[in-house]
Amino acid sequence: MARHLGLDASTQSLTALLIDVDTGAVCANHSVVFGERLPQYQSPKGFLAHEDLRVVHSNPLLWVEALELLLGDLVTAGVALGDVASVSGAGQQHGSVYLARSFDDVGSWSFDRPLQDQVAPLLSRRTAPIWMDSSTSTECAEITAAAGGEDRLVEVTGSRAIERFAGPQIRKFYKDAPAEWARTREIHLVSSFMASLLTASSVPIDLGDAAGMNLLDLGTATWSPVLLDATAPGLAAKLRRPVPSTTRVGVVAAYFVTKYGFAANTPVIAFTGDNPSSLIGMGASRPGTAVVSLGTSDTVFAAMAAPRTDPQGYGHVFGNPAGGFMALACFANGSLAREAVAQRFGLGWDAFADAILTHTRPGNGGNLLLPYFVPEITPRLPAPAERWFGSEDFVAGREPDSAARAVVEAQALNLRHFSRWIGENFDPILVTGGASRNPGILRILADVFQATVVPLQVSNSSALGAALRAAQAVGGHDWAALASRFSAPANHLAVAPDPAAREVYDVAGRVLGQRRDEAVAKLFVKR
Ligand code: XUL
Repeated sequence: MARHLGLDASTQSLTALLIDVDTGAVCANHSVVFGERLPQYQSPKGFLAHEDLRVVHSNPLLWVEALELLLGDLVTAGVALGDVASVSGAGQQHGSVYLARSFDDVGSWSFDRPLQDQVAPLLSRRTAPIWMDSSTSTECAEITAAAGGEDRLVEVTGSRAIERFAGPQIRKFYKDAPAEWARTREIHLVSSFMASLLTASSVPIDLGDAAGMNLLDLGTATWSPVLLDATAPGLAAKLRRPVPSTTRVGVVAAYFVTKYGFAANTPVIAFTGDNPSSLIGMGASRPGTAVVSLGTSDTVFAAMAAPRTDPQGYGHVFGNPAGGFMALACFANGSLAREAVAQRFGLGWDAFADAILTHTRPGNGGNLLLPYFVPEITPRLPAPAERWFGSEDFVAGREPDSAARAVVEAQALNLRHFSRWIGENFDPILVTGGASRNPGILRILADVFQATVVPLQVSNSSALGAALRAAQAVGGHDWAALASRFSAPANHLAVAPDPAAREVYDVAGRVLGQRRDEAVAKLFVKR
């Protein structure tokens, strides 16, 4: 059997992508969008509203129900899941799920009650803090102090203490809810939670995603005893030892075999984070290729020959599922900021591209937007800081075309500025994510980075990466051979840079940098 299934549990949707390694075909690519299909969870964008904008949680039961809907949709669409030779997956990074009982104590799912009703009593915490949460500055400071300072923490984990990372989130839970903490037996990331659901067993966290917790010692590839202690008492017993991303962690549970027609004993390969998975899906698992991913979050990442850290302290080192490490910088104001502008000005995505390509010019006539519609990660802004600078009409919101260009120019300039530590002059740059098909957005990225930007044929690189990892783990395929089959660039959509824009964006980058520094100085809460 040559078919392999990749799942991607992202912030706003759950996707399945089925590949056939013999024919090189993508046989199915289907998503369940949470806001559309599961409105009862009151999470139109995949997370729950909270009066404190720094607190961003999701209901794990939403992901459980979405898995059922997704598999049901595949069967309805005629996809023969019995032909699937192996499954792997990816999840939004950093989100943590807390269980009062181990999945291993459950062992199997029953047909008596809906699956979400079987998972609900397992949870020791009703909601899961996700990567958009920025409420743990105090815990970050405590962990940093207990770990022997920021430099030491960066040396061990590849990142300084980061609000959204699972370690500080775990510490906050332990401090705020001691009784629930005491009841907690097992902690998962979204990735290992989804794998555990699928296997009805407790699946360990993989090394790719584990590196986003402020708990993993990158040198020894296991939890750091110092950081476990610095985070919460008894934590070691609640985490299984992390495993390489290529590990076979179980088989598809009997429940899914019976209900959706998987073959008995279909192997499940460790799930990883969406960005590490995307690195594989983009065919970028070897150093030398940079990827810009335009999703709910925007990220820029690349494989690294040896771990190297960001001197500004914003970037991270995660595990590369193909072995070694990857560098990454993450921006919370990705599609949420683009959508905010599109909605406010009533622009569809075609109009958005038109505004950029035909109605405005690089540099936007000096009109500039600080695109912080939600609290930002890079740089750290604890509150939204949406600021408009330029002509009277632009500032007053009477320039829709200029607004479209402004949000994308600022995002691209920020991506460039905060990714310099990863390595200069990547060319071409591969792009993925929903917005990577928008020619206006590609034009600005090419001009700002002064590099050719190329999307892939397949747009969900994270789910594709999961399918490729599933194939590699059971078939022993070569990563490069898989990439040449499935991660082909869509060269007809490539955009080359306009050299005349170089200087314009050097100036715009400096002006934006000043405005950004002012906002950071005003809003930054010292730890
Ligand atoms: C990466 C990050 C986000 C999430 C959501 O560090 O926080 O990209 O993985 O996709």
